[in-house]
Amino acid sequence: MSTIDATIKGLSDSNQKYDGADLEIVILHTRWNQSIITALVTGAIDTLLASGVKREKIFIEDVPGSYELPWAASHPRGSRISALIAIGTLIKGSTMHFEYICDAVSHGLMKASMENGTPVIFGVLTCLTELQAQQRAGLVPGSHNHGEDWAKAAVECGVKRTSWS
Ligand code: DLZ
Repeated sequence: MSTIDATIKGLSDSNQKYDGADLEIVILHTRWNQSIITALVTGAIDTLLASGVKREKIFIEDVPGSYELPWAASHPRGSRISALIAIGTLIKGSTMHFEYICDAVSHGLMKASMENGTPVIFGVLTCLTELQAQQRAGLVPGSHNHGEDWAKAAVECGVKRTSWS
C-alpha cells in the first residue's frame, strides 16, 4: 500500500522512484504569454534532466497559441515518444474567448491522450490575471514553478506506459 504525505495542494512525492533514462519526452509549447511560457518550459526541462532524461531525448516543439495544442499533440509521432507535455497559458480577457478556448483545449488534450496512447500532460495554466500566471511559473519570489510538476508527471506516466505495454 502506498503512503502519501498529506499535503493540501500540489503534487506530493511518490514512494516510487521513476528513472527517466530510457524516456523520450516532447515538450510542446505555445508562444502566447512568452515570459511565462519560457519559465514553465525551463522548469520542465530542468526537472526532466534531474529525473534522468537525456538532453537529446527532450524534443521541443512550438505552436502559436493554446488553441493549436490539441491538434499538434494529436500528431502521430510514433510509439517511441514516452510522454508529451503540452504547455500554454491562457489569461482571461473581457470577452468569452477565454472560456471557449479553455474548454476546447482541455477536452482536446484529453482526446489526444486517449486516442494515440501517448500520455499528454496538461500543462496549461488557465488564469484570471497575469499575476496568477506569474505565481504559477515561479516568477514571483517564493512561488512554485508548475513546469516542474508537469515534468514529474511526464516521467511517471512515461515509465508506467513502458511497463504496462
Ligand atoms: C487569441 C488568443 C488570445 C486572445 N489569448 C490567448 C491566450 O491568453 N493564450 C493563448 O495560448 N492563446 C491565446 N490566443 C491565441 C489562440 O490560442 C489561437 O492561437 C488563435 O485563436 C489562432 O487559432
